[in-house]
Amino acid sequence: MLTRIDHIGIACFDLDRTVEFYRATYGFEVFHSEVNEEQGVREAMLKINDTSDGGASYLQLLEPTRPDSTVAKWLDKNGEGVHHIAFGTADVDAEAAGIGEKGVRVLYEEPRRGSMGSRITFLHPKDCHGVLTELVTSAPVESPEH
Ligand code: CMX
Ligand code: CO
Repeated sequence: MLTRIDHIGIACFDLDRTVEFYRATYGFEVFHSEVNEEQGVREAMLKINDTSDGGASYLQLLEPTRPDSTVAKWLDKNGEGVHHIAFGTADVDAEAAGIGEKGVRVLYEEPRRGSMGSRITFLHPKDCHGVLTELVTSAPVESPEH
């Protein structure tokens, strides 16, 4: 089951300036930032709200780290803007398999590492009415020691 919007991915040329726009305009703060070399992005996650499944919804601001990355290619073609949406699920493997059986191309054989230790995969935008769609299972929340 897909239980929330996990995040909306927004491609930008300058991450620091874009973070500052979201802070100054809306008051959203950076919850987490990291570089994901495999995906070729430097990213900032801005938490918007918690969700009833125990997860949360974020904006994911993305700046490319190299010119041959998917986000760099997309920015060259489209300029800044919404790059993808991501749905949260407790079981990305099962969701990807089920959606793949419906004839939608799943881009990865096995889910890969996403933000904050999550596991992610993508669905081809041409099979999703023009929307690059990501599926995310968040990393398990570490319970405090008793
Ligand atoms: N949204 C909608 N359509 C898109 C798109 C996007 N983000 N990216 C590409 N497309 C469309 C293009 O417009 C193009 O359409 P036309 O043929 O009609 O012009 C078509 O898809 C092919 O595009 P392309 O520029 O040739 O790009 P590629 O096929 O090389 O790559 C894709 C497209 C989806 C396979 C690639 O972007 C991909 O693997 N994405 C998944 C990984 C990713 O996006 N990582 C960054 C985010 C990381 C994160 O969220 O953590
Ligand atoms: Co994403």
